[in-house]
This record gives sequence, C-alpha cells and structure tokens, in this order.
Amino acid sequence: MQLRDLLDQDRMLITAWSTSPSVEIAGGLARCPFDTVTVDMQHGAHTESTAFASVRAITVAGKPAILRIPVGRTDLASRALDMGFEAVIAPMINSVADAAEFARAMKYPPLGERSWGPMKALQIHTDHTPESYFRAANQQTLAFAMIETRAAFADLDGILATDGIDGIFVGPSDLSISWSNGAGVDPNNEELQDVIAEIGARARKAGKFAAIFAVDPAAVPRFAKMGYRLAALNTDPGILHAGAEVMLGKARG
Ligand code: 3PY
Ligand code: MG
Repeated sequence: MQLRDLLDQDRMLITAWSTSPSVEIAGGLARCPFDTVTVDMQHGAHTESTAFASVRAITVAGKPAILRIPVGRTDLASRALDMGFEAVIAPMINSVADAAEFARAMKYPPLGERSWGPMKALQIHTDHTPESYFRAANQQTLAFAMIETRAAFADLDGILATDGIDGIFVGPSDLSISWSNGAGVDPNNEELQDVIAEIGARARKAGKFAAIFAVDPAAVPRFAKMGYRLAALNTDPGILHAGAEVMLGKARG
C-alpha cells in the first residue's frame, strides 16, 4: 500500500478517472504517467466485477487504486478495501452523520466497525501478513468524503473533525448546482473559486488531505496553490478525446 506515503510527500498527485467498465482500460490508464487510478462506480459504468478486477490491473502497474462508490453505499466501501483498493471516495457526504457512517465502514475497531476479511487485498498487497495488514489498515487506507453541496460546506468543520475521515474530495459540478440553487451546472465557475480555496485551506488546517475533481487540467496548478494534493484529471473518454486531438493535429499538420 502506498497512496498514503505518496500523499505524505506533500506534492500534487494526479489520478486518472476510469469510467469505462473495462479492466484493460483501467490497466492502460495505470500504465500512463498518472500517480494513481480512480475507478468510478457512481457515474462511471463500472460494475462490482469490473471494478474489483481492475484493482489488480492497476496495482500490477505499480499504482494505488481508488474507488468512488455510489451515494450511500458504505457496504461497498468496506468491500472495496477488502478487494485491495487503497482509498474510497464517498459522494454526497452532506453532514457529520453521513461522514460518521462512512468512517465506520472504512475503519476497523476501535475507530469504526469494518469487518475482517481482506483476503483479496492480501493477494494484491503481498508485502503484508494478515496481522501487519490489520495494524496498518486504519492509517494506510483512506476515506475521502465528497464535499459537493451547500449543506456539506455548512458542516465542513464537523466533517473534517470526524475520526476516520482522512480527507475531503471536492466535486465542483455538484457544488456549482447546489451553490446556484439549481440554476445551472458550471464546474469552472469563477465564483466558486473562493469556496474551493476555503475548503482546501480548512482541510489542511484540520490536518486532512484535500482532493478535487478537475474538469479543466489547467486548473490543477491553481488547486495545488490552494493546498489540494490530489486532483482527478477529467475522465477516460476525455483523455481519449484529448489524445486523439493532439495526434490528429500532428497528422494533419
Ligand atoms: C462533481 O464535480 O460533482 C463530481 O462528483 C466529480 O466527479
Ligand atoms: Mg458529484
């Protein structure tokens, strides 16, 4: 397990975002120069079987695997860790109660109520014995609570203070919908930048990791200045499209 160690280096990490339900594509993303790959089961088309098979494909490429679960699926959060994912991103964590429920599923006692059974994780993280896995897990596997509504922002300090929550992950699209009271969706809205900066600063002050989804790659250096240390770079179709544009541009002169 290494995501925690990479984050402790205090530099901006960039994660690929795998939405296509394909182990080959997830493994292919891991072989690109990303720091890590996130498998998306909220809006991505991954099923449990493609997501769980992707862990090995990502890990053999030497990268840590992260899973985003669908809303409220804390059962899947524990299961993701059992399959060898090193972190879970939970969407729509809108209250301290939501954060506490997520943390309970992610951490072994006494911090939480995660149930024992990381047999698949141990096949992937072969540097661990069951005992060493148990001792390391609460610290090494990471719970990211998505902050993407006004309600979550209002409860931010409580969410950040929740034991077992290791970091927050800003969803700028949903945040823009909530911030505008449903008037529209605009993840790059300039008016949101102060809010995003404040979330990053408060997370750092609380000693928690700050992560964010970057629709626009050019925003990543700005997020790094705000204290964010993990950014998702668009999605696999977006990367395919951008790559095709560059290659076709060269081919057509
Ligand atoms: C959002 O921007 O709302 C997200 O959830 C990013 O995936
Ligand atoms: Mg969202």
